Amino acid sequence: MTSEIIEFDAPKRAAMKIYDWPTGPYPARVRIALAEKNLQSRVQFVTVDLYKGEHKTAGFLAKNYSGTLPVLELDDGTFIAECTAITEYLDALDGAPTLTGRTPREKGLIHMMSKRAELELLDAISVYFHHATPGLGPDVEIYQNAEWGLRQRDKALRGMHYFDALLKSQPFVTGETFSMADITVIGGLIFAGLVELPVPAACEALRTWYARMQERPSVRNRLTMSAPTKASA
Ligand code: GTS
Repeated sequence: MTSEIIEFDAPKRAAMKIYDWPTGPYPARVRIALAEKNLQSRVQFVTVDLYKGEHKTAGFLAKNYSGTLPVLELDDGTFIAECTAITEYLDALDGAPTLTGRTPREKGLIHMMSKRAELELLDAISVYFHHATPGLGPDVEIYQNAEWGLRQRDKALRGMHYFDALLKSQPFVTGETFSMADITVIGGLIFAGLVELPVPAACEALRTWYARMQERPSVRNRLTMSAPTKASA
C-alpha cells in the first residue's frame, strides 16, 4: 500500500491511527467527532487512496473486511471500522460521552436518528455516486446499476425533506443538543455537495441548520486537520 501517515499537532507519538481519505464524507464524520472530543493530538492519519482502489487490496481488507474508510487502529492492533462504532469508541474514551448520549433514552434516540440519516440520506447518496455517476472510476466501480443509483438519489432528496421538517421545530437532529446524528446528516450534506445534489430551496430549515453547523470549528476545520506534516508509513 502506498499510503502515507500524516501527523498533525502531535507532540508525542499518537496512540491511534485513522485510515481515511481526507475529503471523504464518511471520514468527515470521524474527523468531526475527533475534533468535538478534542482528540486530534492522539491520532495519526493514514491516507488510503480510494481512486487507486487501495481500500480493496488484500492488505487493507485484512484491516476492514468491508473495504471502506474510515478505520480506527488502536495501539494494541485492534481495528474498528464503521463510523458509528468509531464515534462510540471515541466518545466513551473520557468517560463523558457528549455525542452518543448519556442516558438510555438519549442513546436510543441518537442511534436511531443517526441510522436514519445513513439510510435516508448518506448511504443513498453514496449509492447514487457509485452507480449513477463515474464514481471512483472504472477500475474501482466494477459493477454499476444506474437505475438503482437514480432511485437512491430520489430517496436522498426525500430524506432531505424529512430532516428539513424535523429541524423546523428543533435546533438539532435529536432535539436540543448536538450529537452523532447531526454529524451523520452533515456527512450526508457533504456528500450531496460533492455529487452536486443541492438541498432544495424549499428545505429552508435544513439549509439554515447546515449553515450553522459549518460554523462549528470541528466541521469548518475538518480538511486542514491533517495538513501540516507528512511522514512515510
Ligand atoms: N458503513 C460505512 C461506515 O459508516 O463507515 C460506510 C463507509 C464508506 O462507504 N466509506 C467510503 C468508502 O470507503 C469513504 S468516502 O466515500 O466517504 O470517502 N467508499 C469506497 C467504496 O468503494 O465504497
